Amino acid sequence: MAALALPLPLLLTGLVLSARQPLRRSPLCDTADRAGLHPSADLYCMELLARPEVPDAGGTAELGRADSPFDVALTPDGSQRYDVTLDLHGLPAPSSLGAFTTYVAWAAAPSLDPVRKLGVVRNGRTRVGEVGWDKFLIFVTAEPSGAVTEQRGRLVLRGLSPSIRMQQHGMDVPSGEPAPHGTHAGHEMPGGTTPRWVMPPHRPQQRMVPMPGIDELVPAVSPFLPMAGLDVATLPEARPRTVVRLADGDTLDLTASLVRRTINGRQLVMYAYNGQQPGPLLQVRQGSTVIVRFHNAIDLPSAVHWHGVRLENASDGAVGITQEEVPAGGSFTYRVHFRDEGIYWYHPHVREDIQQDLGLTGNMLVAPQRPGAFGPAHREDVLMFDDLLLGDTGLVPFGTESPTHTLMGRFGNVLLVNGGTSYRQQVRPGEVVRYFLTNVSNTRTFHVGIRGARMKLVGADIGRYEQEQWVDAVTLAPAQRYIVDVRFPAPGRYALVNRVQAIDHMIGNFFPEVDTLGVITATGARATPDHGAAFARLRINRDVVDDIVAFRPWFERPPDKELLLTLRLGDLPYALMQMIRKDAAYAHPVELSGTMPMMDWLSTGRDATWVLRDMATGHENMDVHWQFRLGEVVKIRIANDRTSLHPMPHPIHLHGQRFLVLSHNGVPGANLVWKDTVLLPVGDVVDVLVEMSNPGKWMMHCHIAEHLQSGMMGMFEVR
Ligand SMILES: [Cu+2]
Repeated sequence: MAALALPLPLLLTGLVLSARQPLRRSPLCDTADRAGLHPSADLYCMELLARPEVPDAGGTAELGRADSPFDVALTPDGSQRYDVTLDLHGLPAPSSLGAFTTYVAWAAAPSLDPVRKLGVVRNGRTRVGEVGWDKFLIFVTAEPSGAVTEQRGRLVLRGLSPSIRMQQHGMDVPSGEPAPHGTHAGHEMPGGTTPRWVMPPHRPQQRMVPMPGIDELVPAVSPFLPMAGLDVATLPEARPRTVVRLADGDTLDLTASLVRRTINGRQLVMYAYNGQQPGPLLQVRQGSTVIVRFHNAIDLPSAVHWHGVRLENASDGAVGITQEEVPAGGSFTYRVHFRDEGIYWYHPHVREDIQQDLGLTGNMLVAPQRPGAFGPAHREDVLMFDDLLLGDTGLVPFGTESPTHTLMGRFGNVLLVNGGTSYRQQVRPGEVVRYFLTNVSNTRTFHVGIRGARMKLVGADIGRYEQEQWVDAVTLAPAQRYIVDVRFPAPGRYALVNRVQAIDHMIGNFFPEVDTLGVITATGARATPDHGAAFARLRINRDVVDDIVAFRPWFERPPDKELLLTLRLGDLPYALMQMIRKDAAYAHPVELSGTMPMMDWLSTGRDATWVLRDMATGHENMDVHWQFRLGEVVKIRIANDRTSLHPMPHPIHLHGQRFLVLSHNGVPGANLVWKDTVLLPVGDVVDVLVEMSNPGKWMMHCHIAEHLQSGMMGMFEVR
């Protein structure tokens, strides 16, 4: 009876609409009646609008997750890849529009050149394949034949990629009129031996744009540099990493201390473990336990966390949960048990935005117990990727009371491999090298390839994949590790490169950024024995497949826990807030470079709180305190809120356990591997399956150091 009360036109509209509904629901575009966490339709769904001649036609283009073993699917040069499905309705018979027999979909750059045919489409859902451009249009035309190679027919539908909404910043603050500053203006510069703020330098690649209201600001915290006022000449120069082989039961003394580094002509005071940058590479066998006596000789309280290692809870180094901080001059003894094979790393879990960035990082390489776990290689090499933010006179200071760079995280402007700016390696032609890669940067996601050499993905955070696969490059978020086998086929120079598309927010556009991180030279006699044939084969790791099979019954279960990653903004400088508002029109899934050094610098932990929210209870950050039983298998759904004012990708890390990344945006992972850190692009939803295999109180948090320091952590207990 209630329906009859509705006005007739509305009822009719409703009827027409429901008659037009596609039969199958679109996972990315259907926003109505969706309960729980879901991917952002705003970022992963394009609306296709009809020409006036076809008023009943319409549809959407779903920007689905493209197949990739990494958390974000990128082209070799760093553009976002999408697996596109068109969902169309109301298209009339093509012949009703002229001498046409079919509809064809196309993708085009914003300038309409180039144009690429996607394929024949009709009413309903059609998967049309991949688009790997950062900004693009999708359109549908009526054509005389499905075999056409160029668009000649009649335009029917058209849509713009969400990235086209990116806006030019321009300036809202009228010149001559002072912007309201809040607490940020006129921050007092301490004198004497305390450090002064050094502005992050402008990037030479970009246009210099005056930023009224921004240019004279400094972060609303006091600047910190280690041992300010100390004569740098009195410090020992940091030494390169050494390899320390430890047998079961061995003891290592590990001391964090001050060192001198010379990078790009600037003398810097930094930190190091045992005087080395990176810290000593610990080589151990799976199943062994070593004792590490940590001594803190730096000027801040510290502790050591053994990232990814499923060790005893008391040795996890999680300050405030498993131990008190180790004061300057203090010591702490860790028992580190290596249950799993693979590549791991250690770093402080106190003000990692400062300590990790200044050099307190080291790797642990755990050799598998299982013989023949890896394919044959001539050598192994451990590469640690990092970046450092240098101003004209030295390090850009850190925040004393809380971190700077709270929104974006602290992107550096000098990229480092194993602590240095010029990684060099000499190999023989035909040599196969197994690389163990770790990203220890505060916020930068690396996209690393070796030009001219084939790269085979073998493993990730905790051991090997179910099967090996070829990759063009490796996408590593902070704290993630990957293992690749690389063969250098012929004599020559091979560049190790980071290739990304950076975003110029001033003009609202993408631009390519290529950094040569190092050079590998293949020279001399050919490598023997020749591993060419074995390298060409992709192995299936039966032991890993069998291990994971036992968890498959849980894959389709509804999530046990749901987490939302979001942001609360406080009192930011007015001009900064204006820029953030403009950026809010579009957020790229993963921003791969820091292109706004001044803006990024200004936000501190005082004006922004990053939030990890339990959807069932509404509890946030350290109020989240989940309880699990030992042996329980738990499915956690995590969504990265696109609707916050400044969304960012977040690498989420769970301490002490291992998990499988079951899906991104509902698309199941095709090749699984055990992990401890998963990157959530903006607007993304992932399902992870955690094996609660290790008792104790554990942290879960974002591994962007500045996000962690501004709230983004919770905890769980396994009993
Ligand atoms: Cu984060």
